[in-house]
Amino acid sequence: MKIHRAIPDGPTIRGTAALAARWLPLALGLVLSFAAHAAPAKPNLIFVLADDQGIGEVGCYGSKVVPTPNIDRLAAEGMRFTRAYSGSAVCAPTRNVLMTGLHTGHGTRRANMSKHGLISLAPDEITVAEKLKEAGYTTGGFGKWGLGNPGTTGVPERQGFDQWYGYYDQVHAHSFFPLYLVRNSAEEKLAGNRPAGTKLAKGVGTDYSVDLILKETLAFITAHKDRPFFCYAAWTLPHGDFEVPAIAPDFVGQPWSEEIKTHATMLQRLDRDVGTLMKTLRDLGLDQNTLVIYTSDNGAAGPGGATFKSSAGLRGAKRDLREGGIRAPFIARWPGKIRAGTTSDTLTSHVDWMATACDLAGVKPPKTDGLSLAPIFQGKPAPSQHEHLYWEIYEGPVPFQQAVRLGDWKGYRTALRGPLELHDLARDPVEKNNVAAEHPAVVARIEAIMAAEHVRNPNWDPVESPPAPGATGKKRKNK
Ligand SMILES: [Ca+2]
Repeated sequence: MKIHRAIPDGPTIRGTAALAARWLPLALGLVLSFAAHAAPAKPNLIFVLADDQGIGEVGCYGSKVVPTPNIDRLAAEGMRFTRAYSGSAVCAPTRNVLMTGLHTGHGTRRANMSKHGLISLAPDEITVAEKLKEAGYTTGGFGKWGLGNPGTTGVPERQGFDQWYGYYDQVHAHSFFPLYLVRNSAEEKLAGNRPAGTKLAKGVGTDYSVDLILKETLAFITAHKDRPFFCYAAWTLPHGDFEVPAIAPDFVGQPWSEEIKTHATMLQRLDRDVGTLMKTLRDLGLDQNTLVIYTSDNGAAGPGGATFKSSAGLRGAKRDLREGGIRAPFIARWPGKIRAGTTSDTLTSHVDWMATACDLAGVKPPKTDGLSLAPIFQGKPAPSQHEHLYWEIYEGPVPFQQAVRLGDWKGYRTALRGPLELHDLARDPVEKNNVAAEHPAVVARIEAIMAAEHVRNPNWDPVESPPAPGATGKKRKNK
């Protein structure tokens, strides 16, 4: 090798040995550095998705009631996004957005239920797990899937996941002491739990699903520590039912209902599990080359909403395309790549995960509505940023909602030909003052965006026109 020629011929064996001792480590270092340059190690990707955690339930986003020191530490060691959104205002569509990189005007799952029942991912839908497998990643999911029950084309092991442990069905996921959990489509009975009442798959007992799912998450990371892996930690806290093994000592004496104490305990356990995950990464020596994302699938829904200020003062909560339903905590930690303690006001939503993951893994993303956050993580100017974000949903406080964020503007309507409400979020973050009449050009622009982004899907019927004034017809339900 060339480097050896740099070593002069030594006059003595002792001299040669001394020279070798001096040069060999350098040579080895250069070889390793060339190798590293030629093929940079792909980062491990861990995506933690909390379930129904409102942005106001996270300390670094302003929560004061239930401390979240471990999640806050992620932000202190990474980047906290201040204008981040969920893919949808409920579970299944958000997961569809995350997995496919398509927003809810293009995706196949636009509400939890459709007029044709549960909609599973189709065989030809490309998921982020499939793309990461193509890039050489091992893929595992832990927690709630919600995009296809066993026997359908939508099961995770037919959608790019090497393994899945937890719940496939989102109603099954309501129980934290279920009679069974599912591993790669097969039911595994939980011996510590027994049926409770008449509810199917509902139980009471000692096998708390959260602990079992965390254990499997950590086992996957440990087993695959030597190769790039994608760990989708679709954990189920703090979603209801509200069940814990015991109220946490911190909340026992609070003047709250048992349900609120339970909700607080679930938030505390979620934060503790994040701490356990990070400790495992450090113990395995993985935390330098691992990107950890922390976010939540939709706005808050728990009984502590008013006590905890779960929506951080924003309007609405889960199921609502108002800010409280879709504004999400979004934290990215990747030491050495993401500067610690930074914030970003980049407009982003879960729709960006596909493009981001593909960018980091070095594979071309499929057709997506998202953009890669990788340049933002690294403090570089992004080649392009979202001009707008789009959502539609077929459940919630009204049968149909559409929303657009365009810069600081937020447009919202409840029928395709209904009037658009316009809010300037910079001045009116709580969406109280409809300024549509003062900004007809912005209204027209947002209406054009809504018309372009909404592509009809046979499983859901949007509301075409608003009810006539004074009409008292009963509300259409999609669920
Ligand atoms: Ca949810």
